[in-house]
Amino acid sequence: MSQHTAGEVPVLSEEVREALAMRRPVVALESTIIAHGLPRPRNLAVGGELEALVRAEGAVPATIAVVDGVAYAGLDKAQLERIAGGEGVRKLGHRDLAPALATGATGATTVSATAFLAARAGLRVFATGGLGGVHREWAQTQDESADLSLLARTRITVVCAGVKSILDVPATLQRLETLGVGVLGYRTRRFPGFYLADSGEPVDWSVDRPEEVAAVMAAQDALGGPESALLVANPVAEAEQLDPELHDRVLAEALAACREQGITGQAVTPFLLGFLVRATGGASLEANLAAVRGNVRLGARIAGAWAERA
Ligand code: PSU
Ligand code: MN
Repeated sequence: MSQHTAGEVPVLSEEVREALAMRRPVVALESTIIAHGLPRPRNLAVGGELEALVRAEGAVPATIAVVDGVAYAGLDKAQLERIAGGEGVRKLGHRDLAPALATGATGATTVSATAFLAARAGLRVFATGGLGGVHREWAQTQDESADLSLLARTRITVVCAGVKSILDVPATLQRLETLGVGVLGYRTRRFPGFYLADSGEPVDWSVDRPEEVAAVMAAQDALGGPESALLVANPVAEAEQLDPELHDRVLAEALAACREQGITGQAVTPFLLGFLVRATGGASLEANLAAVRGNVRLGARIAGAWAERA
């Protein structure tokens, strides 16, 4: 048992603690994308690069993960290396946090666990790649990411490039509507498609500036009611997206391979993302990274606009 379970959750880095105390902008970053969403060794460099992007925009990065049974917001170099190293690093959704803390496990946090820990620490803005959602095989597997239900009851703003295109996007948007999670298109009226700028689905609300996002956040708080999240759907630039034809062809192969190999549960998303990287000769990785970089930059600007209002 870890002796830390009764302590501060998450433990804040000095930099994050100071920024929060001084009401300076902070952006939460997840770690599953580093540990399980990107190939090694590139993933470690990306982890550092995303933090540098946040700093370049004048905000403080708070990468969230669990190391030896302690949840952290703001990792030092050695902790980031542990998470990127892969060996023995578990994938932790929100429901996995209690067993991970109680048993001293080391794990990367998904959107659901990261959003939960970030909100608990008083962070309001979180940037990631693409959310989890309803899988295309839902009728057989009932596989719907815990990201959705957690965001229905967590007051946080999540900047994402939509939901991963490996999912059933219309079904996921329907679930977000049912769960009462707000969605804003950022400079678009189309819901982004993660590797693609446009998923083919519309969004009802669109904003053009970080200050407008902050105004919506303030209105959420003023209204009260269920403590739900706000999604800011920020498309990858068309010049950096994956070729849509290649995307559709390779995704069909990936879904077939997933079925044939009997991949289930938490392994599904990393399997599909990894398959796409190999089958596109790395092109999906570049599109994924372009999307994440854009989200992290925008997240920092929204955190800045939010801090201005405080
Ligand atoms: N976005 C990415 N890469 C990822 C993920 C998101 O660009 O690897 C991760 C997120 O952590 C998300 C998780 O919460 O995939 C969803 O996994 P699942 O479908 O098992 O809930
Ligand atoms: Mn799942």
